[in-house]
Amino acid sequence: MDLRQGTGLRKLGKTADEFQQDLLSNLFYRRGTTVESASARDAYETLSLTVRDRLAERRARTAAAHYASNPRWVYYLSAEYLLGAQLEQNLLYSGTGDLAAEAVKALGFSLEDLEDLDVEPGLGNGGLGRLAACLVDSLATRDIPAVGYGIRYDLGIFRQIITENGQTELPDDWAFHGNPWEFPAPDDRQAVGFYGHTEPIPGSETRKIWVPGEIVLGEPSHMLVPGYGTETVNIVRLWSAKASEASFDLSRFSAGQYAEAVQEAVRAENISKVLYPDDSTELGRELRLKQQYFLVSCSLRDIVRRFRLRNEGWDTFAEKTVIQLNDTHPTIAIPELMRLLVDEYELEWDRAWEITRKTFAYTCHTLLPEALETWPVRMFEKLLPRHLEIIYLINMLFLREVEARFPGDHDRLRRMSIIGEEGERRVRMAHLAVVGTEAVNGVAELHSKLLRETVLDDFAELWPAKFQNVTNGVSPRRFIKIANPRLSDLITEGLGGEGWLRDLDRLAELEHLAGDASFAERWQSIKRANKVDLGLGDPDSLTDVMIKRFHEYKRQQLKLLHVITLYHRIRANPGGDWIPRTILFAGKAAPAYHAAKDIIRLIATVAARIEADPVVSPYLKVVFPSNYNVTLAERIIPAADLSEQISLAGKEASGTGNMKLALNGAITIGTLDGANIEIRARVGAENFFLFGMDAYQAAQTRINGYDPRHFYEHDAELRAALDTLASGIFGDVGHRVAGSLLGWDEYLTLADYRGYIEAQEEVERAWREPARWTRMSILNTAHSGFFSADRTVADYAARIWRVAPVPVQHED
Ligand code: Z16
Repeated sequence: MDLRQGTGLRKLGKTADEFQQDLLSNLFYRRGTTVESASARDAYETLSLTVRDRLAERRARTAAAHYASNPRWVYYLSAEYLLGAQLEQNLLYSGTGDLAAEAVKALGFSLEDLEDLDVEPGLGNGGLGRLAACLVDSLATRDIPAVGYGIRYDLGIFRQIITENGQTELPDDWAFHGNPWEFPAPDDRQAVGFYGHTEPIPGSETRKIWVPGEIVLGEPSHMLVPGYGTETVNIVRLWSAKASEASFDLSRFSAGQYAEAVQEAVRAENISKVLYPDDSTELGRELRLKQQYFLVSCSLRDIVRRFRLRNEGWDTFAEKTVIQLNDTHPTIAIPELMRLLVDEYELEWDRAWEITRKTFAYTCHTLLPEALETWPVRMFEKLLPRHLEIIYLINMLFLREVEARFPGDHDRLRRMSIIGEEGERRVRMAHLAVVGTEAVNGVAELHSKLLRETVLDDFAELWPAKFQNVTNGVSPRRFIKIANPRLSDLITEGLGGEGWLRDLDRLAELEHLAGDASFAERWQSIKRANKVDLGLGDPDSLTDVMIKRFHEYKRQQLKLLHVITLYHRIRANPGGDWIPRTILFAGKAAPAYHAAKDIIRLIATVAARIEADPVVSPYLKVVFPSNYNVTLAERIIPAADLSEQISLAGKEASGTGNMKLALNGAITIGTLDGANIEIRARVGAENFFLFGMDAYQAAQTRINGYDPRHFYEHDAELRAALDTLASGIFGDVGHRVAGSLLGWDEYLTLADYRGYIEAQEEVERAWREPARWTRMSILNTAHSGFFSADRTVADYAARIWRVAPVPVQHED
């Protein structure tokens, strides 16, 4: 099949000459400039377009293959995507890296120069957003027909600057220079209603008319998501809010009231203005709810439109469609689909409910009660009056079902209701998500188990078969091949080919090389070279990294107590045989999360103090690079020796940085939390530094009454560390952090202190035996193949989606 047939389009060439011709043509006709006057940015934009053209052709073939087979589709609904930089990935996935390097040389630039201009779209906060990006990558790699839906925030996750005063935040206008990777599709625009009231329809009990008080337009654009080593190119479709023409008040403008004239338009467009910089904790703001409904309403209409292109009626909708809800953020999709089916398409309630339940699946990413979203009923009523009515009806029918199963159990009804009645009445989005879906999954074995046993126990009792586990995974292309080219080359050489990039279990064959001295030596020198590239500390020091969002449950403060302890030990014995360490922290805190920002500030202050100390600084260096994002992660991870995964057990749903680091040969020091457990089971207990309470012990400790003062009083070293923090040399912030550790610390930090320090001593013993360490490092990589997002997608496909791949033909 040649899609260009009859269009007069020529095939894009595969030779260096042809690539060069296309680049020059794009420079001239699309960028409107010439070789003589091309700036670096001209070259970057032009190269991006030239690479994109190669993928666009594959995209067209993919769409044609999908159209022809009318397959079952996966629609991934996510408020966040952290896609990472696009140029290098798209060069790799289109196989044009070498052609491109040669062609841009002729313009007087190197590929690296141009990659520096490639800004990552920071449309997410952390793990959840990056997971969405890894999953869409693997969906395409596995040839699964899929679309990712999201919001095109004008401003992504804030740009962070670290100084001794802690974190400051600046807006991230990521598309300031334009975004060459994006295709606008204004024809697929949708209208979204908000506010207003509902009116009964005479003669109908369930149908209503919703008369919205405000209409905002959603305009989509999409980014291409190529599969690796296959022809498929899927898309991520992102919605931008746009005011309708009518919202501009021309008469006010003419009267000189300029601000008032655009007021309504500004209000409308604010919906997609900024990503909420909030990770894991609930943010109860009306604008956030508006964003969620905006995403859902636009996406569902688009999904229905696409279904109707190929199908008639509703009988096959749930067969052809599965919609995955990424956390509760898009859960209003459940009442919204009900509204579309019942009010607009006039289906019977029961039939609509059957379709809806079969269509959706829900992934939960947390165990923190404060992270399970709830919305005040009165806010819902004002913003989405029809949806609230539908939720009430869903809830009534649901509670009837519970009552039938557990007659007279009123406390159970209260616990399970979609409406929380304690204090201000609130809509519990997680309950709605469980009730309105066919499958619910957690993101690591422990997490899924704890969901069933704690947060969602009543629901698991009612519907045991609904609950699944799908352990998270990461993209081996981005986080090994692109991030760590040296190691990738060595692996490819060791395994005799690049097949591992699509079948990561093959890394296990590295086991045979772990005992090969020359292989081990090359392994070690690659780690060293990656540290030199990172440029943040002595490449011969133990590079100890803690890179993740700042949150008290993750316990950066425990790591800080370790830093202070090392500081004291070195000061007490300056001539000791100390192992030089570079401790690297990176990550952002939600701007309103003061306790987390205190910890950042304290780390920055302690880092400066150590730097200025001539006794300690030869052995200990604490660095805190600003603005942790995907691009920076790709530089840090390959250089890490030690991976800090020290959350209180039972709090981290999965973690995915832990997987990226293990895959790059860092050894984990960690608790039995999230996916750490599965990492340890695979890499082997002897290749993992374990410490701390498990989730049950932690729960028990809290029940028995956690007494931080007990640990303070019985551990002289811990006492010294806390006293130093509180002494005033680090100012108020030291005082506050020490006070909170000794006060009502939810995360039981002091209880795990001694175990952690001992595990760090074990780290040092291993480090003193370089051959042992290197072997541990190789075995971590060798046995982490399970953590490929390709496996995660295969698990979703088998357990939840029941979808099959649709191969796309090669170009002939
Ligand atoms: C998020 O990034 C996560 C959970 C959540 O409820 C909200 C956000 Cl924005 C994280 C989890 O904290 C992390 O453990 C997990 O690995 C990640 O989601 C992907 O599942």
